[in-house]
Amino acid sequence: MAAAPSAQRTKSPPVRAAAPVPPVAEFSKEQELAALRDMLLIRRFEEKAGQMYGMGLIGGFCHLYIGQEAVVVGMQMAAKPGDAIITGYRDHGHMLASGMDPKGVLAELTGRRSGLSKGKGGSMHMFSKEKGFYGGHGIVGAQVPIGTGLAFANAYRGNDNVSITYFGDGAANQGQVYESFNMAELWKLPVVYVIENNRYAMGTSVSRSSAQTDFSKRGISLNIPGEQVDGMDVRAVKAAGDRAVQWCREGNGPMILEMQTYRYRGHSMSDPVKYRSRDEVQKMREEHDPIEQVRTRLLKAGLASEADLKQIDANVRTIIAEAAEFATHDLEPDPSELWTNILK
Ligand SMILES: Cc1ncc(C[n+]2csc(CCOP(=O)(O)OP(=O)(O)O)c2C)c(N)n1
Ligand SMILES: [Mg+2]
Repeated sequence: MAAAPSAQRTKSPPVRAAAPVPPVAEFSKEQELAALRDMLLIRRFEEKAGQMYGMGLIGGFCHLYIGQEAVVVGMQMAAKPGDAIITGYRDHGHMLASGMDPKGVLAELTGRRSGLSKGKGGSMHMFSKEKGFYGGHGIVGAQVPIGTGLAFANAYRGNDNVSITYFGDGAANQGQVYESFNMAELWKLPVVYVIENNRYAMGTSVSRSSAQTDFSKRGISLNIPGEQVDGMDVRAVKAAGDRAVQWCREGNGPMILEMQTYRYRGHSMSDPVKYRSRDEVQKMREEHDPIEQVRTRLLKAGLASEADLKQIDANVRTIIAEAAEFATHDLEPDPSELWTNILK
């Protein structure tokens, strides 16, 4: 095996764990509109997927990302083409944010032949080398060593691409995460570990499962800097993402971003949601919704009218309606495909 890539730490970490959160930079009108449109695309896609699941058009597992949209959209605004993205099973938002076609994603959910995995992978198993999206993984935490490996590949090739490796608060308690952290820091690998702390792992709250609930501190023993971020504010995510990818691109090694976010829906499609109150969910929706925040800012600043915002939503709804139409009428894979594209 070739020697491990290495880089000298060139400066002190941009933000130490538990340091005061830096002020959030304002977005330009164009950035606000782009973020709004991208978050709406994810929200409307997920609402449609939820509906289609209820109609029996989608089988198997399906985990919706509603509420968490600002995380992946803000991070994507900080990324550049060539960067790698990898996540777990709550992955539709990551695919859409990376530019994958909503038609192909939805047709995969309905198990059709034009789906991104030819209708054989489903919700948790889609990939796009072209868009730098490496899945889509159903084993909790398994994407973390793989994402670290993607960073190793980039360091080995000597390019300045970064691996953005997403995982949940529950996954953050997995042993393999810390083995990955160790190697990433040892070899100064360009990986941003984005911990999407949505407060629950299935029905278990962070406070019931985690000895250290400040996830930005999870790398302290290995000298990996971390930052806690308001994951409901797309501007805060983008600003933290900018700092983290710069840190990585300069050869300083990995960085952890804890995104404080929230999922509005159940863990997957069959979740009676008995572990939290309706009030808790309602309060998050009313006071912190990532999409409403952008809408309100645009209106208040006079950068867009109600009519403009309705038009953006209508455009997004058209894209999703067309995707749903396609995903409902595309053919299922031919039976002769049963033994193709699989590990035998
Ligand atoms: C190794 C492994 N253990 C358990 C499971 C079952 N499981 C699926 S999702 C999940 C919770 C993970 O929660 P978190 O990491 O917080 O992600 P979130 O669902 O909140 O996005 C569990 C325990 C699994 N898929 N893989
Ligand atoms: Mg979670």
